[in-house]
Amino acid sequence: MSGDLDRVAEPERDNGIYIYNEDDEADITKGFTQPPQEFQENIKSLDHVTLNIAVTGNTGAGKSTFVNAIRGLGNDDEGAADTGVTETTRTPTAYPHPTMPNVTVWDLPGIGTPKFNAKTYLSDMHFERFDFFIIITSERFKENDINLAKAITKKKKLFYFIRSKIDNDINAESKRRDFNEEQLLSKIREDCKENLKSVGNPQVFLISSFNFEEYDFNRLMDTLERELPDNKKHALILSLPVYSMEALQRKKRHFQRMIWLTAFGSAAVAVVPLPGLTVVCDYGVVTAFLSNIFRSFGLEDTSLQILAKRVKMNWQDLKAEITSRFKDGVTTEVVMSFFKTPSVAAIMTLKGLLSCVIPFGHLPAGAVTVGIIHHLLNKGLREMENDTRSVLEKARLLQQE
Ligand SMILES: Nc1nc2c(ncn2[C@@H]2O[C@H](COP(=O)(O)OP(=O)(O)O)[C@@H](O)[C@H]2O)c(=O)[nH]1
Ligand SMILES: [Mg+2]
Repeated sequence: MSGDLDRVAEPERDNGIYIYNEDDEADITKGFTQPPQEFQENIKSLDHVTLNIAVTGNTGAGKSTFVNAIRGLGNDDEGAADTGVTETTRTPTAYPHPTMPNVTVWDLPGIGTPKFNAKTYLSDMHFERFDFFIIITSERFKENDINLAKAITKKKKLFYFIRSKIDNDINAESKRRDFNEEQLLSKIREDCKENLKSVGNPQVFLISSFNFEEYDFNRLMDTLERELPDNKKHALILSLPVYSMEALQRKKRHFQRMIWLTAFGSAAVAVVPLPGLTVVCDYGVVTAFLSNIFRSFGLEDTSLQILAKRVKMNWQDLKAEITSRFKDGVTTEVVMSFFKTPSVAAIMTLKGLLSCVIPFGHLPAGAVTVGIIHHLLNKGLREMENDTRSVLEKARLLQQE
């Protein structure tokens, strides 16, 4: 049997090789000095982290549309928040993510009334439950937006200003003969900055909820990745919609960073595998990791149906693009057959690779298993990345690439 790991000996990453770098060395060294149970607990707890995002601003600013878009939904999809309507509720409405139930986006009542009081508004909204606030406007930021930002700072919570409906500004100005998109965007940015001087020097993100691939949505996500605690960042990145290559790559990078952690966590029962036998590891941990990738990449039926509606295609045609072993989902059976032991030659190669990074040339028990699990998880990630790329291509979302 020619095993998966034979490919480890080949020199190119695209051919399935994982090249070790300095970060890996640090992870590997940590992995062998920390009890595997700790890794397991860390990974398992990550999947139970809740993320609550509050979206607030004036009526008509585009709150509900943003609440939908960040969950990957269009305004007329099932489960979408009502848009273009006068707000009647005075309490926040919770909108769960369509495939990640631990993530909730909250549509808050408008803050445009003259008797608005930021402090009482925050306590009425039970601000403690939110991980961060998005304050949206489609025009200039008003006094109420500014007062709210100040009150949020006092409560030691994070907030981000969004200037919405940028596509409208572009459309309106694009008829002019001297139109220059970059100049228009910097002018809007400068206006917002001037407008928000009294809040310090906050960042403002220019966004169209109808097109997250353009303007500042990715910059907002980069900022959140830097500023949120690790566990919240994990929940956010997993839940983001995948409608572009950039979104897919962000998720891929995140999963790649988690692979050593998962490999050490799942090798808590590590035994050096014998040729012909399945790798001995905690299949619960491994299956959960691969399922997270599947779900987060939007390969589940529910996500494909939402995407199909968005691009006006038949969802089964999109599903047909998923050709990897995971096409029917990530089940324990699929994972176990995927983990059938690779050849001896491959194990020797891995052993060689690992002994380069482990001091004293002494491989602890289980090292090879960890290496194999790492390799296979990486391979699973790449397979699902290819599936997702094919789906996006079919949906004609990658034309500009
Ligand atoms: N062009 C454009 N229209 C938007 C955008 N966001 C919201 N809208 C429109 O603005 C109107 C008000 O949006 P809605 O989300 O209901 O605002 P809310 O009252 O703050 O919840 C609706 O007609 C939306 O379709 C956007 O990014 N671009
Ligand atoms: Mg609304």
